[in-house]
Amino acid sequence: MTTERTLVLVKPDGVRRGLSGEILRRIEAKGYVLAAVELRTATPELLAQHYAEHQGKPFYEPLVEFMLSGPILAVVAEGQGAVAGFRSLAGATDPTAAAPGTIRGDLGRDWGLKVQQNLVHGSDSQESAAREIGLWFPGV
Ligand code: DAT
Ligand code: MG
Repeated sequence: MTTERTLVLVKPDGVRRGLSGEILRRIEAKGYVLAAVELRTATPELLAQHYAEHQGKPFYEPLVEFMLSGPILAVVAEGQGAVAGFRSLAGATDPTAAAPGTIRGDLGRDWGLKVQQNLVHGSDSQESAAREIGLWFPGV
């Protein structure tokens, strides 16, 4: 397995709930290196590119609105197999279904929240990672 970079976003719910440190702790505990970390406020233009694959889906508009609701911690994590590895740390998309031991399974709240409030984003392939890192960290 080769060294990879992946884009992680601590979504507005994670930042608002004070979980940025806990999520970074889990990334570092796994052995990944934090190559870039920046607190960002997204724009509709950035999110349209970031979530281009989801445009037109029923959850797209609420997802974008949620992602604009507060600051996001954007992270580039680096390590062996980091793309699939972080997806595994994050757990299933729906926190209700996410396994214990994962970020979404341990920290996601099952209080009737929407699926988009699932704390983190992680790139789903090396191609997505390269594209997304270019969007969030031009020049890194
Ligand atoms: P993931 O974030 O696990 O890669 P995804 O790329 O399929 O999931 O979807 C992007 C985000 O959109 C996801 O984190 C939460 C939201 N989402 C996905 N499917 C949804 C659904 N059926 N209803 C509401 N929100 C959804
Ligand atoms: Mg995805």
